[in-house]
Amino acid sequence: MADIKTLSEFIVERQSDFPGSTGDLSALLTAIRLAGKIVSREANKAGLLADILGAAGSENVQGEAQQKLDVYANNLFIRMMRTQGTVCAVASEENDDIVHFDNGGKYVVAMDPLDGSSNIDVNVSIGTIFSIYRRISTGPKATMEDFMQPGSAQVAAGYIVYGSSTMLVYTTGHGVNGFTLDPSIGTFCLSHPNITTPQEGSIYSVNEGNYYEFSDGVRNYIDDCKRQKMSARYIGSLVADFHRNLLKGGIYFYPATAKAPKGKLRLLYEANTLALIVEQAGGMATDGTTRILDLKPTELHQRCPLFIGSKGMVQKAMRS
Ligand code: P6P
Repeated sequence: MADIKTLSEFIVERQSDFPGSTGDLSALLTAIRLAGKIVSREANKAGLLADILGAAGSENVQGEAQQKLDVYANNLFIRMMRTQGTVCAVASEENDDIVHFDNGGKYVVAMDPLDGSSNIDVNVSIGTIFSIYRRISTGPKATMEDFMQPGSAQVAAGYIVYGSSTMLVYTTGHGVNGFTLDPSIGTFCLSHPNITTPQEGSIYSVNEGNYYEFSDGVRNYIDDCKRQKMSARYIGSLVADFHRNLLKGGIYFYPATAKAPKGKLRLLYEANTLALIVEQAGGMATDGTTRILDLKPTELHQRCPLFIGSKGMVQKAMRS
C-alpha cells in the first residue's frame, strides 16, 4: 500500500521550500486544517441533532441571508486564526470590515468561510476559500493596504470542498496538492499530489439562465461549446465546480451581466485564490481581458468577472 502522507507531515516537509521559514505559515495552515475538519463534521452531520441547518435570520455585507453554518464557519475560522497568533487581520465575506487581532502577526487572510451556502439545506457540496498574504503595513495594526495587494502577492491559497468527501487543496507557489480527510482517523491524507489541470477540456460551467444578459462574445463562446457537444456542468457552488474542472479539465465562468455589471464573484477571496491555484496547476484565470492575479484591488468585497480553468478554453473564451 502506498505510503500515507498526512497534511501535517507534508506542511512540515515543504517548510524547507522557504529558506529561513519560521514555521508561522505551517502553523497557520495547521489552524485552517483543524477548522476545516470541524466545519466538515458540522456540514456532514446534516444538522440532524444540532440546529445548524437553515437561515440564521441575519444578512451579510452582501445583503445575502446568512445560513447558520455560514455564521458558524465564519466564527470558527476567525477564532482559530485569532488564537493561532501569526495572523493579525482577516477579511471575510461575512464581515463588512477587516477583523483585527492585536497580536502582531505577520500574515493577513482573506476568506470566504463557506461559499455556496445556499446549497447547504439541499445537501450539495460547499466550500471554504482562503488566501494568505504577508502584511506590508508597518503600523500598530493591519490596514486596507495589506488587503489591496494583487493576487500575485499571495503567500498561499487554498480551498476546502465539503462534498462526498472533504478535501483540502492548496498551493504555496510550489505546485498544487490535494488532501482527502479520512474521517475514521480525523486526518487529511495526501491523495492528489502535484495536481495539473488539462490544457483543454470538454466541460463548461456557467449559469445559462443569464444567457440573454451576457455579451455577444460570451454568448458566442457558449454557442461554440454546444456546437462542440461539450458537457454543461454547473452546480451553483464555485468550489465544487472549480474542483471538478481542475481535475478533469474545463472552464468555469461567471461573466458580467446586466444585473451584475462586475460579475458576482469576489476578487479577494474567490477569484484571486482560485486563480493562483489554477495557474500553479497550469491553467489560466482572467476577468475576460486581464489576468486575475494582476488586478489591483480597491475594495475588500469588490466583484470581478471570472473565466477560469483549462488554459486553451480560457484563451478561446477571451477571443470570442
Ligand atoms: P448563480 C454561490 O452563491 C456563488 O457565490 C458561487 O459559489 C456559485 O458558483 C455562484 O455564486 C452561483 O451564482 O447566480 O449562478 O446562482
